[in-house]
Amino acid sequence: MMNKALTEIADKIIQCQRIAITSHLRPDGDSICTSLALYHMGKSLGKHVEIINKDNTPSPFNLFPDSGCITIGSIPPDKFDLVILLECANISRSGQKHLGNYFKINIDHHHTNDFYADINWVEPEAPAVACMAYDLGKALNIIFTPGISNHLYCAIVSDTGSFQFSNTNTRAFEVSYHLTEKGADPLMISEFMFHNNSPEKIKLLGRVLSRLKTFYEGKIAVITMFKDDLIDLKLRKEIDSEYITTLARSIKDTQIVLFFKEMKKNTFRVSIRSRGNANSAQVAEHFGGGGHLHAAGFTVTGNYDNLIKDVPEKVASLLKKKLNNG
Ligand SMILES: [Mn+2]
Repeated sequence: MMNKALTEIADKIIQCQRIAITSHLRPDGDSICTSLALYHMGKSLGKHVEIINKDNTPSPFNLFPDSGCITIGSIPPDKFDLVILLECANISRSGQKHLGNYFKINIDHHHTNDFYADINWVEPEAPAVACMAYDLGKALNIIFTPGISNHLYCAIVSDTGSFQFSNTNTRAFEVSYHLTEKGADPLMISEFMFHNNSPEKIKLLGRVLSRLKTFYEGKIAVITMFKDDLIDLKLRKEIDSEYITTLARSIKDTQIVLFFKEMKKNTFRVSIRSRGNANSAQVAEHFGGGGHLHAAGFTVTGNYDNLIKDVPEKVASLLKKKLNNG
């Protein structure tokens, strides 16, 4: 059975000719690949479609042959009939400033969403927004080309962490099953996603992990990246370093990773990743930051040698009970 919002969205897309697609600031694999899939779906219906994001496309998705279809910048105030926002809890999350007069469609799979658009379709149980786009494609009677199928499959792999995160459910496999039937190529996508690193990224990994310290019987792992690491390796400071965190978090018994990133002398942005009961948001809030249960961040200032001792000790005392209960 098709839900009401989905039917309304399909009808609206059919009626409109000029469609803009945008997603959130610092877009991720799910929002980028789903945007590209929707772009090709719209094109196959004869629509004028543009993807316009405020922030750059991150690696490796910027290596997609059609990542050039993505414009970085602002959606002008009067160029389109319809704007589709992917994974934006509210309009400001898109970074777009001129959406006031537009008919807006909000498609999201996160719990927190302000239902700000003319049509809101929010499904927290969807493993990726790509799975919702798949349903939309079916509602629009789209022919799922290998290109569209690969984009959607790539989005699912990205958002479920290769079918390892807690959002990996039956639907993730079900949609992936159908996408591979339509020509998505899992081997090609995994080569693309995971075997596309530059030597510099791997050298960075070595540097950062060589500074690993563990606290509280290994339940807390701390790693550090200095500005000079990026300068020496000629890497951009916006580099996505999640792959380093993932390795630190893979240490047996580690429940929380504190990743210190030097912003300027004596100022560090600390990103927190945790699992189980260890509450990242609680830690971040203590230090004046914020975030989610398993991903959060905050900024600290001070002498590095002191911070690297004091912050983990404070985290241990904050989470003592939770860390002991696994
Ligand atoms: Mn997503």
